[in-house]
Amino acid sequence: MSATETRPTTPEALSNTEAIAWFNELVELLKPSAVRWCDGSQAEYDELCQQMVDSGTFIKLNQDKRPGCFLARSHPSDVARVEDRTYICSIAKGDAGPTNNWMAPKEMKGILNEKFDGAMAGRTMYVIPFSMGPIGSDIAKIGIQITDSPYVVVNMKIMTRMGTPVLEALGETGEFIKCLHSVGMPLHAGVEDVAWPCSPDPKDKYIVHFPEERSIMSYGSGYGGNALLGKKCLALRIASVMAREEGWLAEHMLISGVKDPTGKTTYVAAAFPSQCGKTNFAMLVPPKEFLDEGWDVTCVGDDIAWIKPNDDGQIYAINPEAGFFGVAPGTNMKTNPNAMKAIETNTIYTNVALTDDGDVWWEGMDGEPPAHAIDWQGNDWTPDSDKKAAHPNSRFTAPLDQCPTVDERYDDPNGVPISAFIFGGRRSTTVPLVHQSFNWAFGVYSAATMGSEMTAAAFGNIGKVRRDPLAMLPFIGYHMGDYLGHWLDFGRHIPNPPRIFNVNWFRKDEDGNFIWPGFGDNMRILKWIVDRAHGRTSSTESPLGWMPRYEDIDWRGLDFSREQFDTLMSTDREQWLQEIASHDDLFFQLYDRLPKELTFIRELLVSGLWRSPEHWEMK
Ligand code: O2Y
Ligand code: MN
Repeated sequence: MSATETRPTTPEALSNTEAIAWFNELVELLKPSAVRWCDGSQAEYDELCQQMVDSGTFIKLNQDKRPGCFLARSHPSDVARVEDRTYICSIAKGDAGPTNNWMAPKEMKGILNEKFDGAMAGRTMYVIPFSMGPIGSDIAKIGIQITDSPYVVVNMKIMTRMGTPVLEALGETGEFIKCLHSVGMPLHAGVEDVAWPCSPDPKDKYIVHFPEERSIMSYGSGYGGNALLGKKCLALRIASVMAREEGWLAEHMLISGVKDPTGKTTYVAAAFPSQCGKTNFAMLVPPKEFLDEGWDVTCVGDDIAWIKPNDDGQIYAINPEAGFFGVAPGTNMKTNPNAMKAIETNTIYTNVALTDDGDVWWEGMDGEPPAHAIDWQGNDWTPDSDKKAAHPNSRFTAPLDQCPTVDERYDDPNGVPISAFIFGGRRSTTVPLVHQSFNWAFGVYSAATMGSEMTAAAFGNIGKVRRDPLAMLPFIGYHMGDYLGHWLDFGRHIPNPPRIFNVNWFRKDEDGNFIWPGFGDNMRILKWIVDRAHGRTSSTESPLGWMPRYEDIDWRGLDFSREQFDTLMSTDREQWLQEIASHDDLFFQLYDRLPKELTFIRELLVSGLWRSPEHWEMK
């Protein structure tokens, strides 16, 4: 479509003057061969899925076993978020801080405008109006994504509220976040299309955020967080900047409802770094004894929470997403039966293995591995193969409301009231199973210093703790020191802020075995947390905060001794002094903008350790 041709038509529902101008500008720049405004309908979704089956991007799975499900295989260079190619292009370098890549906006625009010039040649330019959060909610935000990937369109249909109603809500003057995406493989004359177009050179991928402009430009990748721009780019990096300016929180948190036998639901939000079982916790199935008594856990969201104070003095959270983009390997009927049920139908699988009967398989699925499958790269696979059948970061995209435990208020525009925040990392020593921080500021300190022991050689230093403040390290769109300051400030302005808890499911014994059973048994800790949040149960004071005694936990149905519990809960002064000293690595990095309150809390923690026994145990 050249600039001299007639302008492509825009939908009747579009009246937003800025969106119209932006769209026209991009048609000229991108030079697509066709333009399609997405209406978000099921018919459109079905048509695009069929188109991708015809082009080889999608494989239709066995419809008796997986109705409405498809499999996509990405290019081997395009399998995960690319943090080293992710930029926060704030006007001042200092505003991006030391934990983000930065380039001056003008310089980056110079590079990207060249990349995007003609980037959609031979392709269709899709325009996706979408809402993060229920359309019309005070907490929701609107985005418009322009992309040349039909795979992105159908995934966005699952992950967001998308289509014509969003344009209607936007109106003539409404604000929206500009999200421009191209797979970076224009079909110039003579170039043949492929099943998974992308820019295979890792240095030719750009995931770029312009926080002051509220815009995102992503080039060269068609995968996950790099390409579904509503998720990490908008709902965390850009939203975190908006949240700070507007006095709310955009967090990398699941939201769960804990229903007690009286029928009352208490909502909690929880942040865990990767590989800590976040999705499993979001869909937790309580032990039978709890279920029988009327306890239950419901899912509002598994990854992102937008949290705002309300006039009633409480804070309310929405899940800005409408679907799950979960890791497949390790998901099974034991680890996460609700996820397994949620992904039985209407699911897009990416980079999992294909079985001979047209079903999907991944490492860690229930039952025996298939005798033969096609691996994520399209090659024959048998259990003797030395390669994985599914890529370790293979994914399912599934609608949130297919989760059997979806909370009845998941779509409530007002959100749900949050009574507790939970933070957790993966630590084999030092950090107890659970503790409640003394107050908001202590809680922010513990969240700021949370981290996980490194497992993959990719990070080097296996066993060393990688600090991941609030599990937001790759997702804060501004200076991390300012972000921690915003958290401290947020708590100061709420009359009765949620209580803050810290958990560690991963402590090991001397033989290297996990002490805590985890999974559904995490309900026992969740119950204590909810009771504490309502001031209903007792605890004891430790050097770190408030802790449950053995008798404060509901042990029905689990054989877990007082000694085991004491081992899990003990704190050792020497270990903790080292732990606190190691927080300096993070604090020195943020030094010029680190809130001084955090260094005072640190002093208080050290003096608390010296006032307590050398090896602190439950009494
Ligand atoms: O690798 C990707 O592109 C997906 S990353 C992701 C997806 C869903 C939820 N969380 C994450 C994450 O990296 O935190
Ligand atoms: Mn995540």
